Amino acid sequence: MIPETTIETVETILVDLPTIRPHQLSVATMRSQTLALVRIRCRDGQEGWGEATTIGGLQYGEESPESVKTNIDHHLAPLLRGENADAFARLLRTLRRSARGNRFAKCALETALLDLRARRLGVPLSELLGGRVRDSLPVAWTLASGDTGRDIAEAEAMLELRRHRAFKLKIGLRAPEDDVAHVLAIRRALDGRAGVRVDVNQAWSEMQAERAIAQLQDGGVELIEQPVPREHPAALARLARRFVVPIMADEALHGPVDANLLARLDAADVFAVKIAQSGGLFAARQVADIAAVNGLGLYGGTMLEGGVGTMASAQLFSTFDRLDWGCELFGPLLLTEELLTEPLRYRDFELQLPSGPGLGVRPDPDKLAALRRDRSAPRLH
Ligand code: MUC
Ligand code: MG
Repeated sequence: MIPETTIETVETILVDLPTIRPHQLSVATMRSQTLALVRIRCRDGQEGWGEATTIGGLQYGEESPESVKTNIDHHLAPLLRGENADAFARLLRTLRRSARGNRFAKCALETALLDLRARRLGVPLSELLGGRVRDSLPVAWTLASGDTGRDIAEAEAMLELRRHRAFKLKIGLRAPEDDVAHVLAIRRALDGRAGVRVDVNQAWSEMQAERAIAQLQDGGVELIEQPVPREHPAALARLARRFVVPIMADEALHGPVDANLLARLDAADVFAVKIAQSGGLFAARQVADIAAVNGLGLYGGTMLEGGVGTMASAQLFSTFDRLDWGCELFGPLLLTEELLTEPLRYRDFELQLPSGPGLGVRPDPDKLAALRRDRSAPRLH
């Protein structure tokens, strides 16, 4: 007899959503975000959801929403269909062994398998990842309008709403001296009321970084994220040694092997842990463990996911023994459309985790039907 927990369908659905304002990074200006949502459904109708997002198509990493969909549809879904979803660890091993790379696609599938398994067990997904030590996460906001005055006004509004009191500034597009002036103006405007950090997204050479970080450090900036290209871990290490202000690795961390290398090189003071960039939730856990055993700080990163990917990340970050720098799981707040049946809860500067089983969130079938890229597709049942 075929078990009711047999996987019948694996679907990947692309959804394009406008952002609330242009989001300017050194590598891309985003005016919309594309979610690659994955739904795994079993014979008995039970389903699990996952999500992958990239930034600026192929401008940030090697995968795109379209590559995630194509590679799941053609190569990864056939490895899962007909298999028993309860054996999720074996299925994850099959995915790892049968396909190279494709960290984002694998993360979306892993999330859906874990959501499914946790739902069947009636526990939050965090229970499968070691268990929660916190029910809410301090959450930073990214100021990236490209305009100093507008960024200050945005930060003031967030403080007033009690939604964020740590601000990450995206820099690296303009000349370093212009960026430094922009950052320090915002830092001064928020003095004593909020923390200011910068993310350079690999834009600087080591020499540019040396000069600019010295000024940012003197100006009271609290954290410097990925100032130099991911290919130059030795340069990152020299900067980490030279400055007191903590240096955080982001793009340099494509999973546990990179984490191990960076730790051995003393290349960073803090790791930004991202579930998809790490290759999945368990791989991201390993990245966090490597940080912890080496006494490095931890930060919960984002790829500007929608509600499903944001909650998958939050479920993992809730299990970290320490989360020294909080997280930046604000992705859904950057989008104009709410896709979940119930929006995520942001309160008192923190993202609240739901207590329900699995991810604790679900896309709304009607909203999904209206917003999916292939609108002619049959409505999900
Ligand atoms: C990154 O590089 O950290 C996170 C926040 C944001 O605005 O962009 C991302 C990616
Ligand atoms: Mg970053």
